[in-house]
Amino acid sequence: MKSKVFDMIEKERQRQENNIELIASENFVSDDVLRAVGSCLTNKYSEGYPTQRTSGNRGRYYGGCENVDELEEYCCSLWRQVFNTDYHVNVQPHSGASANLAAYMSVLKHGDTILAMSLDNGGHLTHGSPVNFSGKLFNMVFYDVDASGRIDMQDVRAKADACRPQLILAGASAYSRTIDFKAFSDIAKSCGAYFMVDMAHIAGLVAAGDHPSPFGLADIITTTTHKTLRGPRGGIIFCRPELASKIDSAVFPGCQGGPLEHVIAGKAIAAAEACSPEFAEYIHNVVKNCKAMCDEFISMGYHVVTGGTDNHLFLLDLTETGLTGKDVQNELDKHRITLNKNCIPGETRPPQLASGVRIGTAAMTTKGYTASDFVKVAHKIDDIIRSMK
Ligand code: DSN
Repeated sequence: MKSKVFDMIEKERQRQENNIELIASENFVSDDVLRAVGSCLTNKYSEGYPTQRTSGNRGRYYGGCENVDELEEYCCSLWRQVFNTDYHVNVQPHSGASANLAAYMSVLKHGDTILAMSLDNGGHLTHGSPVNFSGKLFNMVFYDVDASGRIDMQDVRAKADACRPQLILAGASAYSRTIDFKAFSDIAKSCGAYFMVDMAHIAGLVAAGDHPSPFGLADIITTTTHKTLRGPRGGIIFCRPELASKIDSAVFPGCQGGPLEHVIAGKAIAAAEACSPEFAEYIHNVVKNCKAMCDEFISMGYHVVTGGTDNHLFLLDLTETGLTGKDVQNELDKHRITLNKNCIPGETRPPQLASGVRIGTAAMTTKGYTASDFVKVAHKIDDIIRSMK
């Protein structure tokens, strides 16, 4: 039975080795991250926080935590270094969704109003989708994008004035343009709302200086560690020091039990890697490659949402081809090109079909692809789409 599991893992290893990976939220971690995540730390229970932590916590609920205490503190200090910040850090969230849940629970009550970006426009499930806890627990109001698909800051201002939200959220899962955190922060201040940023997709770009930083502007910042940050699957929350105890108690005992110390070790390794000049160089290449590939699609006549990209991803609007995102995703799978169907602004199809596909360059840049490799892949995708019509 065990060999069957290892056979499955091997098949997935081969798939990852042989396919062209364009899912914008995926990446390939280093051997050191894999080693840390596969370590004996998986055996350890450590509910609570390191005893020396200053956010008013009562320490750990288990003995034998001296090593994981040291590890968790070190991990937090490394992430502060990555983003050059003195914000408080909590590295325990199991995922981006858990981080967002804890962030909301730290400062909001059931029924409070959140102003955010909808799933169709590029937001995330946890940004208020009616099928998610966020849409069920809170009164969600969504700001719009303009005709080109860019966030409409005038609409953000108008909606904030009208609904007086307790929290304004900036951040997205499928948005290819720079987000104006300063403008969001000004609007949040003017209506007395908390300002939260979910930087999961662009965190690597923020670390490398290729996207403006939300630190100093946002009250709470959440991220995953496995996308452009190229770490293990997991979440992190940063907050202004005065919110530290609210965030810590919302994560544990509010939303989670024992932290995953083996994943925290992987997060620490990823942070150490993200501090290096090589990481910044890598991210500059991700952005350069993304622009090259996106421009090639535009020159072949494709409609790209917002007309281009400033970051690691872009969205192809397939409406004019008559094909659905699902059709294209499935056909590309047969040719070992992996991406995901995605809703586009003004979507008319259900998300299971969708009218677009999302393309990202973080994973294949890790594998060494250059701009000209991505241009070749754009033509390969075009050939496949043409053969489907
Ligand atoms: N589902 C992730 C993505 O693909 O963007 C976000 O959590």
